[in-house]
Amino acid sequence: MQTVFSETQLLHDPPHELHCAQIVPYFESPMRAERILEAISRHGLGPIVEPNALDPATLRRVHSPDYVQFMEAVSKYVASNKQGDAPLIPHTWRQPEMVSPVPDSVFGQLGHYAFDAGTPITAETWAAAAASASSAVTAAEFLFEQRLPVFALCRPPGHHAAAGYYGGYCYLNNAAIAAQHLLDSGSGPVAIVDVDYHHGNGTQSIFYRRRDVLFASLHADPRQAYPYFSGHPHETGEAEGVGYNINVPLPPGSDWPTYAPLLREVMLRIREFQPKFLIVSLGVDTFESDPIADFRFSTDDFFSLGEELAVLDQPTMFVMEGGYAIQQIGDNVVGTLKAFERTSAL
Ligand code: SP5
Ligand code: ZN
Repeated sequence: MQTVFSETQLLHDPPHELHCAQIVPYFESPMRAERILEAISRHGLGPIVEPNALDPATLRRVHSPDYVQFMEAVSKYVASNKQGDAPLIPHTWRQPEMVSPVPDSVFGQLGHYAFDAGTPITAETWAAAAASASSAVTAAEFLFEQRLPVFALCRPPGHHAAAGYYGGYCYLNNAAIAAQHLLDSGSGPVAIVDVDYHHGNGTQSIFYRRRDVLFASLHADPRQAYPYFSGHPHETGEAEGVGYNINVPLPPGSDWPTYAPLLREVMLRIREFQPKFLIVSLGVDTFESDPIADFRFSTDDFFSLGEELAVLDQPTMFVMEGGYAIQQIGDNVVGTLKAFERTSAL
């Protein structure tokens, strides 16, 4: 399987994050991508190619123009900040009754465009996020032309980012941008299945009122787990999109035997939708020793995951999302991809 990745994606490297009321080293570190690259060559997954240059219009098919402009401008602001190059983290948010326009203050803007305090913006965030999105777009182009499986090694990840807000280590929604690019190329309907531990609230939000993209997510129950305010089963879509959003929350501590039958059911729903392409938002933070999550997948369970994702027999691309157990992230990701490839070739 071919991988798309750019070294520019490594530039985003915030030193710290706010985690459970403490300042800790940033979990979503560039080392994640390095460990995945290392496993790709060790297991001989296939070639690693650079993304093509990104047309900014492709981003704006998913993200609002003011949001894209903000993200680029804030990275520049950090680069030229006389107070130093510390990453920016918002400290003030709106409640729904607060309806003032977007403030001029950069801190006000951070509160307007962010939904959490765990997603710092550095001087390099914009460059890295745009490169990550380019990897997804290039993978989508390869998928559309070759109809062969492909892996977008996206980092920073994307599934928590919506059209006009960021959070959860995500700035641009790589999977959504890839889906929209497939549609704009004339693909016909696209399905996204999100197997990250966390609910893909951004992807849900982007396609919530549409029926050309089916979004299905299996994740930790938002009553107990981040992102808390999205991911319940009754969130099934709106307007034209009713019935085209599927949420399957699982209890804390869920293991593969609990997960597998629910995933099988989701894959059947996706098959009924008859997508022309499948995008997998691949998070491996379902792993038993993930430092910020509590599911119990073993490394072998990721082979089973890859096999289950292969049942549709449709051209499929994988987009990297979460997974923070640095030691095993490479084996878990490449294990999923290799098992998928073996199974779909049958
Ligand atoms: C892409 C992705 O996986 N983003 C995840 C972002 C999660 N950030 C907030 C995590 C807060 C979790 N607190 C859990 C307490 C466990 N000790
Ligand atoms: Zn996650």
